[in-house]
Amino acid sequence: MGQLIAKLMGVFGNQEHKVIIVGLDNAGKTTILYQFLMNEVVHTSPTIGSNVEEIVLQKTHFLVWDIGGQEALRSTWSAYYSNTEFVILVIDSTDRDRLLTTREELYKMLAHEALRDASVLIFANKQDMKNSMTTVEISQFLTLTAIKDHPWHIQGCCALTGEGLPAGLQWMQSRATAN
Ligand SMILES: Nc1nc2c(ncn2[C@@H]2O[C@H](COP(=O)(O)OP(=O)(O)OP(=O)(O)O)[C@@H](O)[C@H]2O)c(=O)[nH]1
Ligand SMILES: [Mg+2]
Repeated sequence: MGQLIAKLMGVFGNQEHKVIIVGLDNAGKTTILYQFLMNEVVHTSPTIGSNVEEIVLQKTHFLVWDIGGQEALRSTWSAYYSNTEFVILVIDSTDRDRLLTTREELYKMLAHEALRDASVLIFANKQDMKNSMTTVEISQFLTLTAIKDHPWHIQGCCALTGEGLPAGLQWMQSRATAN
């Protein structure tokens, strides 16, 4: 019955795709969420808990959960995993010191049963900063090409201007309609 309803909703284009935005604190997750939603930069403070918003692109509805990334909050991420179709991993491309921590969090997530069918969009954020790592450097450090069991895509972006965000959203949209 649930499947039938899901199918019918799919036909009418109302199916909602669940997305979670994760990444270390200060990566720019909340800034990205509101840039997606309003095309402007909102003043953010560190997220305690989560924000949730609906984003619609060409009749595809995404329900997007932006989760706090501080160390003490990372253990709560898994509470959001069930039914997640897309994981957006946001990286502060200037944060070389913590890329290893991001890498650990990424592989922990990919091994999680509840995310078995999830696709992963990686935003290499803060590309406006002079000292930022390129998407190639980040891909290599995270050994993304070794990920065979999840569809993934890496996109450079700047949440302040919105550059790169539509391309990332477009990738999600094409995957959402492909399924
Ligand atoms: N230069 C630059 N600064 C950015 C960019 N994106 C976000 N920031 C800044 O980075 C800081 C942190 O942004 P948030 O969006 O609050 O970070 P967050 O990932 O939600 O952090 P938590 O909620 O603590 O997990 C803010 O001061 C943003 O203005 C970017 O593309 N370039
Ligand atoms: Mg936040």
